[in-house]
Amino acid sequence: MSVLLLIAGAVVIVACAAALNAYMQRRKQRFRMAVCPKCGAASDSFVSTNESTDFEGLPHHDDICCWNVISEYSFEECSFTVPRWQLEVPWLRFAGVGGTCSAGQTVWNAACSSRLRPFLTTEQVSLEPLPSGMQEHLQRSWCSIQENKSFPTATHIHLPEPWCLAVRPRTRHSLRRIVAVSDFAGEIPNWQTLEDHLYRILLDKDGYFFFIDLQRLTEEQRQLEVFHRFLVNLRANRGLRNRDSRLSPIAVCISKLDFLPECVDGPENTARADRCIQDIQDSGPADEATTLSAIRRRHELILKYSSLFPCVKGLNGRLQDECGKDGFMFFPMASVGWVGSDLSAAAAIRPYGVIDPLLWLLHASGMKALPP
Ligand SMILES: Nc1nc2c(ncn2[C@@H]2O[C@H](COP(=O)(O)OP(=O)(O)O)[C@@H](O)[C@H]2O)c(=O)[nH]1
Ligand SMILES: [Mg+2]
Ligand SMILES: [Zn+2]
Repeated sequence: MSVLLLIAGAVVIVACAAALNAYMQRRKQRFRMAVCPKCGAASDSFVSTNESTDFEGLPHHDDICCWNVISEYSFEECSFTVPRWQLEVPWLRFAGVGGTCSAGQTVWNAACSSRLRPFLTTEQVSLEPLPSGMQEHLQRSWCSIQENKSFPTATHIHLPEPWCLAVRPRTRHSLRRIVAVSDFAGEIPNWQTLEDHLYRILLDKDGYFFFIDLQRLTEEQRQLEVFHRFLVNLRANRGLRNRDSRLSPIAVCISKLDFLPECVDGPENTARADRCIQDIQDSGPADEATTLSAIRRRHELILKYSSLFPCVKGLNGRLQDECGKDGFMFFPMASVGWVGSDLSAAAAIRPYGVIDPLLWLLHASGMKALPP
């Protein structure tokens, strides 16, 4: 009898220990950075860089660095470095997918990150860019757009360093997050195949900005193919065979809206393009004041004027199937404001709608970032 009791006790203890262990694992998963925001390696590939002290004998920041090898060359390490405390914060990783190789991604990244500086507070959240090399690089690009009226040069085809921001909900009980936004060169989804490691890393993010290129109306079919191929690969990469399971949220950005009247043919379409821009400007609050209903209104306007835009009709049906009705949205933006074809003639550069896709992607990822 006592032996039986002993065995039963042992079984209960082992079961409790296993349950506790599983709970702790789940908690750990949920509450900390699971993978490197740059290369996707498991977060245990991070090691401390904190053995040295600076010249005044003070310890360096307690930084950690990812030593994952990111190409076929063993010396090419990821090297993404962050302060150690950021390991304990849950991360969201977003990236852009360009329909062409010059769809306006880098200009948007520069406009959006600059607009958030030094921090930006909305009704629901506060957003604060974290200092990094990429943040400084985007800052310089933005200064050169504003002051020299010159656009950035083409993005290198390599694994991009993300720029990061801390997002704090304004309600006390919600969870803080860090968001990493990666500016991948448009060539990666346009030219590369599944064997390519950069393309595979791009497929591993938590949410996407699709960038439709307005200036390539004649290349609509090619742009659609890039997006369709990406969606097929995304589904395969996640192992989602069943059509009922939804893909991660997708913000479809039309980033050069100021250019629209010059991209369409004939006086009738030009007048329609002017009306479309006017309707979008009249559609309600945007950027730090934006709301879910204003975002929905602009999405509906893009559908109403879909004949002016490449890819909109094709993507609308496809994304409803892939992401569900609320899992994607069209975002008209003017990354450099309403300047049209001549940036040098612009008196002032005021971005329009550049924060909206970021806030919406946060919202669609489960953070209450938008008021109704
Ligand atoms: N008018 C206008 N042109 C833009 C805008 N954004 C980008 N462009 C043009 O598109 C080109 C490519 O932009 P970029 O952001 O580098 O594209 P990426 O290759 O997708 O990163 C720029 O050099 C500009 O000529 C915009 O908001 N308005
Ligand atoms: Mg670029
Ligand atoms: Zn890494």
